Amino acid sequence: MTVTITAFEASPDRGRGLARDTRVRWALEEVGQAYEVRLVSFAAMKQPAHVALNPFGQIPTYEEGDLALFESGAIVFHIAEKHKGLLPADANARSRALMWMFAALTTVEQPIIDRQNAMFGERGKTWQGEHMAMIDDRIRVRLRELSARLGEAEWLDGAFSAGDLLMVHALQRVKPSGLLNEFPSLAAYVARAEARPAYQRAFAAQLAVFEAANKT
Ligand code: GTB
Repeated sequence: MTVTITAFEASPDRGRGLARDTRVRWALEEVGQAYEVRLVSFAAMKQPAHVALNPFGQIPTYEEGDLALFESGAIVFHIAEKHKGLLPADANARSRALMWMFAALTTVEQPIIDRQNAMFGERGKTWQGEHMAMIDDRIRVRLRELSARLGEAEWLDGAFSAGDLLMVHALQRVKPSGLLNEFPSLAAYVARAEARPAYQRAFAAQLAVFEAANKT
């Protein structure tokens, strides 16, 4: 059955793979599921046709036959449930992988999103610097805790899982700030994940969209 996802027609990240379609592309690549992409503009995302797929008017969405999903975490979970490779077979290990998926999307990603919101949304405000310093400290706490748990391990809990995929994609967003490099084991964890062939294919596919739109 054809799988179709949506992605930005013109991603504000300029092809750096930070928009959330990349995590969905990556999951599809990890399990070897072919997919098609429908590119949408910011205006189209707010139109009824797209809002019927995602009530919040955002990307990514996922369509497969009668099934339509939004929320990148739910989409990655669906892919991981349907195919082998992203969730362990053992019931307890599977629950722990799910736990890491939630940890990535809530405990770790949230302060990282707060940082981006403060950086862009509070530009020119007198309190921006102070607020961002506070958020940076909150991010540091999380990164320190995550780094302590990861230790010298390759992945968060045994084999690479959907938990690692979402965690790495959340951590990539904090890379430009320099905060990730304060934690060398986490920077190495992200680099290890980025070296995976499936990630490379997903990254190249989203970059190709940006490059095609910016050809002179
Ligand atoms: N919780 C939802 C999910 O996980 O799917 C959040 C989806 C979401 O935030 N989508 C964003 C979107 O559609 C794109 S990914 N925004 C348009 C809108 O809300 O109108 C978030 C994103 C955007 C830009 C960058 N960047 O430039 O670096 C990174 C991530």
